[in-house]
Amino acid sequence: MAILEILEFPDPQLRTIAKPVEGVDDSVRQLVDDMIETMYEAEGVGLAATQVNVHKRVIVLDVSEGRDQAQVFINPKIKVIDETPHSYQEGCLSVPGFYEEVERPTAVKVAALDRHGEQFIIEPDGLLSVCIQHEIDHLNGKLFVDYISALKRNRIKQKLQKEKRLA
Ligand code: QAP
Ligand code: CO
Repeated sequence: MAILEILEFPDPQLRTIAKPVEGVDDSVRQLVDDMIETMYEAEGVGLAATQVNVHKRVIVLDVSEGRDQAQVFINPKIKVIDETPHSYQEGCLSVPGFYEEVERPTAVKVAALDRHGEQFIIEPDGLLSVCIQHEIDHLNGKLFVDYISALKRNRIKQKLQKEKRLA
């Protein structure tokens, strides 16, 4: 297991479109385990491979209270089943310290592969639905700050770049 480095906005690598996983082998399971460890260490609820600069379609998340129910999604496919906009105050491990309201469809259906390469299908709502949509956006090079005003986005960019210079 290993803690991986998390890229921060506006790192251009966060705009990379991730490629489908061809086969769920031990190297993919290693990546999954490292991502889960990295997510827990950073106290996140979700992490996409894009954020650790690995451009494969892999997501891990854990929205449980006990932080002991990690879920793995490989090559996730998403379909909106309830378009009604639902607003949630989102954050992101790649945008540390900033939270903004984002509207997304209320409910989605997701088909993905698990760590054994077996397909499963879920219909999440609530926080899990928000989280999966947020993480799939990462695989497509998209960030939650893309949904807010350019003014707010640029302020966040300036502050994170300033922090980086002082680090
Ligand atoms: C995405 O985000 C998400 O700023 C996952 O200082 C967020 O895990 C989905 C975090 C909200 C749904 C709702 C952010 C940790 C974690 C920070 C995260 C920070 C420390 C963000
Ligand atoms: Co994120």
